Amino acid sequence: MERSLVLIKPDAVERNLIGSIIQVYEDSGLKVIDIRIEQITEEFAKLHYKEHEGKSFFESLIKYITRSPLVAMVLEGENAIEVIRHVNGATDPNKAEEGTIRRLFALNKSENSVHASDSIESAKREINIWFPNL
Ligand code: FUP
Repeated sequence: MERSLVLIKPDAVERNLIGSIIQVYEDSGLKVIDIRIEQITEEFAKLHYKEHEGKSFFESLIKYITRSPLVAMVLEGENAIEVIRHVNGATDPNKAEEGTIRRLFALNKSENSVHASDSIESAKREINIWFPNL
């Protein structure tokens, strides 16, 4: 069993897509282990996205992720990290496969509706900062 940190990002929460997106994960056999809704601070956003610090899109990414509430959750399942990244689809919704969350719901490469941990190491780090009690 694996766990991953998943975010339903501001663009999706703003458009009332929380339920539709969780449905896709549950239909893929994943279990919601913990969940909350929260508008994060700039400081916390920079901690979450620290691997992207210094990149051209970093400042706009921080502005976007802090602009309104997001849903943070931990999903669990067999091969969860790979399954979730497949279900999410490519970063750019124009390149995402049919039926993926980003193809279905994302607006563009920046406002792309969901985040998921990209490896076992980043899942550990992200779950630890978002859900330290797990
Ligand atoms: P992903 O793993 O698919 O979430 O994408 P990355 O870790 O490469 O990027 C993290 C976030 O940075 C993306 F969700 C959106 C944002 N981003 C941009 O806004 N522009 C880019 O060119 C690349 C990423």
